[in-house]
Parts: sequence; structure tokens; C-alpha cells
Amino acid sequence: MHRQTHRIRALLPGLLALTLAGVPWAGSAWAAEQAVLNGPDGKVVNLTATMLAALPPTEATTAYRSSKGIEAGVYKGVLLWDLLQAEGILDQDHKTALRHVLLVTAGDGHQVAFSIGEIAPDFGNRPILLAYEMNGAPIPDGLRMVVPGDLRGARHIKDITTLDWR
Ligand SMILES: Nc1nc2c(c(=O)[nH]1)N[C@H]1C(S)=C(S)[C@@H](COP(=O)(O)O)O[C@H]1N2
Ligand SMILES: [Mo]
Repeated sequence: MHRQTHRIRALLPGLLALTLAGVPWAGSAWAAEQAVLNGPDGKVVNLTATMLAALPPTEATTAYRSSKGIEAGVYKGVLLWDLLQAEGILDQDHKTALRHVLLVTAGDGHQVAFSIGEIAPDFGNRPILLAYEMNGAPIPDGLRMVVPGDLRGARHIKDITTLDWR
């Protein structure tokens, strides 16, 4: 009896891992705490899986040119615009909102600036996505920018650590 209890105890971590793997997100290698959105007036938003899942999910298919050839993928995530709206980051006066950019930084230092005018539905209306899933599975190396229509890969930033509103 005692022996059996030990055996079950030894199996528990494995069982827990299996259970979690079946739960969307829980088994994801994405460490949510590592991604942060810095807004105006010192506002800091932790981009957790839970808060992103609460926003309308959006899908996008992209194919971009990289040094390895054409990289195609189906992505799921949230529109950058939706995220900024939900967090109240954008000024309601569009002329003020349009002064700003979102500087996106990756763990390796790769950085790209996106303008508010580019993603605003009334202006550039580009459906730029902060993606957490690729081809039906959580993206293992973290959140990724997806820029439908871009011919080259540079703005498809992987392993995003920071979004800075400037
Ligand atoms: N974090 C990070 N993301 C990045 C880059 C990078 O250097 N660091 N390079 C970009 C460039 S220039 C390209 S072409 C694609 C390459 O993506 P691939 O590895 O899927 O071909 O990733 C983009 N995302
Ligand atoms: Mo590239």
C-alpha cells in the first residue's frame, strides 16, 4: 500500500504535465510575464495569456520571404489595434493618437517601429497581429508580430519582450 502511494506520487508530475498539455495555453512554452506593454504615463501592462485570450481572436495567413525561402503560416492572436484600444492606450482625438508609434523589441534586440496611423482602422487599416499561435499550436519562442501583406520577414518579430508606446 505504502509502496503504491509512492509510485503514484512519482507519477504525479508526469500526469500533471499531460493534463496541462491538453489545456490551451497551460502547456505553452510562452512565458507570459516576459512580454510587457509600456503605455503613456508610466502605464505597464503585462501581456498574460489570460488577458490576450479575453480579446477577440483574429487569424491571419502570411507568406514572407526570408533567407530560407518563403515562410508560410496561419497565425492566431489579437490585433495590435484591439489591444491598444482595450488598454485605453490611444488618445480619442485621432490627431493626437497619430503622433505616436509602437516600438516592438525582441529578446535578441531586434526592433521595429509600427505607427499608430498604420494600424488605425480609419487610416492605414493594416491588420497587424500580436500572435500567440502558429499553425494551430502555441508559438514556442513567444509572442510574434504578424504583418499580413509584408513581402519580407523583418517585421515578423519573434520572441517579443516589449511593446513601447512612444
Ligand atoms: N527576434 C527576431 N525576430 C526576427 C528576426 C530577428 O533577427 N530577431 N529577423 C526577422 C527577419 S529579417 C526575417 S526574414 C524573419 C525570418 O524568419 P524565419 O526564421 O521564419 O525564416 O524573422 C524576422 N524576425
Ligand atoms: Mo529578413
